[in-house]
Amino acid sequence: MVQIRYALWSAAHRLPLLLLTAWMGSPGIAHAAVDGGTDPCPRPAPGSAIAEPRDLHSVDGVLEVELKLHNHRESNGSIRYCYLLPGGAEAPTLRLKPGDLLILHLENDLDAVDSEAVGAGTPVHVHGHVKVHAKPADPCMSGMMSPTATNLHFHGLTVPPICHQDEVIKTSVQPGDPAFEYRFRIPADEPPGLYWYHPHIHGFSKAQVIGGASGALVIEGLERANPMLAGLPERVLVIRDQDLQNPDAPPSKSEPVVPRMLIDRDGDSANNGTGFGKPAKDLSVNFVPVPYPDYPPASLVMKPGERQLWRVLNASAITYLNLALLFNRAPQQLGIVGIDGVPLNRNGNPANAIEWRDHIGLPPGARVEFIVTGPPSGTPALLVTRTVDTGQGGENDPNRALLAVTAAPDAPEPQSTLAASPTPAPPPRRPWLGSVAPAHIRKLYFSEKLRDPDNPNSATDFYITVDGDTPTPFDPASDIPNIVVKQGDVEDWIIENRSTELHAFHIHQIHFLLMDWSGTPVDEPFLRDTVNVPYYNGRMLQYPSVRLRMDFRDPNTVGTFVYHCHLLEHEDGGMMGLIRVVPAE
Ligand SMILES: [Cu+2]
Repeated sequence: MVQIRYALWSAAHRLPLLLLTAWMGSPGIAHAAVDGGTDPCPRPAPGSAIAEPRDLHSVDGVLEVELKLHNHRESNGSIRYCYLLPGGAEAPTLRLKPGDLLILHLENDLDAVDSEAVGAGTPVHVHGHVKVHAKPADPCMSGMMSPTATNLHFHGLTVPPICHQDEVIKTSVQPGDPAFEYRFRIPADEPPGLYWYHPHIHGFSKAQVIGGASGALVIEGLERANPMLAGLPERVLVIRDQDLQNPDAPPSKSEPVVPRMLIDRDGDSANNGTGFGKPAKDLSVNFVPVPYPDYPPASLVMKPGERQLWRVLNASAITYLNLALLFNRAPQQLGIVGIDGVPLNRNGNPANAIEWRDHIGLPPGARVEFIVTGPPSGTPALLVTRTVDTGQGGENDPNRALLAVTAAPDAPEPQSTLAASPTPAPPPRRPWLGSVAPAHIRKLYFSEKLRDPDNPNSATDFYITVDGDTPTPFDPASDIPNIVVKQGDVEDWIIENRSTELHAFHIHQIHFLLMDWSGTPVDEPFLRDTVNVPYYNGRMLQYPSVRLRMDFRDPNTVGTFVYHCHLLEHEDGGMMGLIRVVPAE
């Protein structure tokens, strides 16, 4: 058995186990929907049974999709965003095989609903002057970053950072523009697993994502990488965060402590260190909200003892998850087979491709795929997120319920099942990343600064800086890269955290290998595209860091793209940098 230290999964290990006795086995309570009949983005009531997102499969190597991004103001003032198919279905799961062609027509149907509420940023026009109601700009060159602009990022895919593929710095589609076409081929060697799509308009990413603009993308064939999965029913769970439905409510009386209410630098509920109290954001599971303070879980029925593959996406804008499945309050073993779209045997190791864990940490943007066994008949089961210690400067991510699982012999099967007799996947084309010597070593660091150092209530600036450079917020008008690398190279990046809150490092276009976690070597058999960087507590002799082996070998990485914190209010606030990968010759 390969011994692996999963840094992410142990990050919140010492925190208290969730005791959600109030909801154990009790039926979900249905509340009235927030909005009336004409809502084009209907959302289920709390306590509802979760529905699976619509599956769209490629046919003969092609998947063609029409998506419209719509927004809508709720009665509580927050703005809902939804990706709609022509028939009205929301946020479909795009399912493609390696080598398939994706053609996606994106239509921007956003309304200028009160821009102050929509995004914290200021509209930025990169190339040329802002001209309201001007002739439509070339969406490939527009660079317009405004509350009603949008685009798409295909998180985790190694497709080129060029317009109509996976480019987010200049690509900007305006309301009323003709449908914008994304068209690219999934690389033949893209690892099978869970990826996702969401908007990436600098300054406004958080508003759109927290409003619900996100969906899953599955690269099929996980059972070819891991034959132990053959024939398993599978389901996609998308966990999103959203503005609190009951922001003024006191914590539930069933909570063992009543923590002091604190506000962090972003204006969200601050981490109070107890694991309880008001969260920064509510969560939802496949759009079924699980609102503070009572957290009525969404519900799901499974056959007793049935094994399923669950593909879980943390599509939250700012919320960390630490998932556990409890039967009668006892944490169950979850068989992890993939992280961030990469199977656990990506290092070429044919065996030991399942790691059994009783909790799984998942930063915003990250994914995990694991085997679950349904509860026995009559045993109440609950998928929960346990608290995550985000540091004294971080948000409050308390213990809470997500999904009540009930066993029933007549439970319907999920809509998709993995192939029963898969042909084994070919081994990866390139040598395992861990065995390649880095051509360069670079150090970057996350930091935060009060705009007025004498006023703790002043706005905070967020930076990711190459060590030696002056911290500056990301400037979408600048074409000057912070880092230049050569295609074909592998590099080691040390990412330090000089702030007192947890950040989640993400880079577009590539995956990386976590080499060490705060100075401790780790040996992971898979790759990631998003990773926690532990916070500085003000007393440590060194800033905490992670060491990442960055893979620029794929020719698809040539071009200019971004790396950033995946807490989207930090990214929108400037915690992003520009990298250019130049051709090998
Ligand atoms: Cu951050």
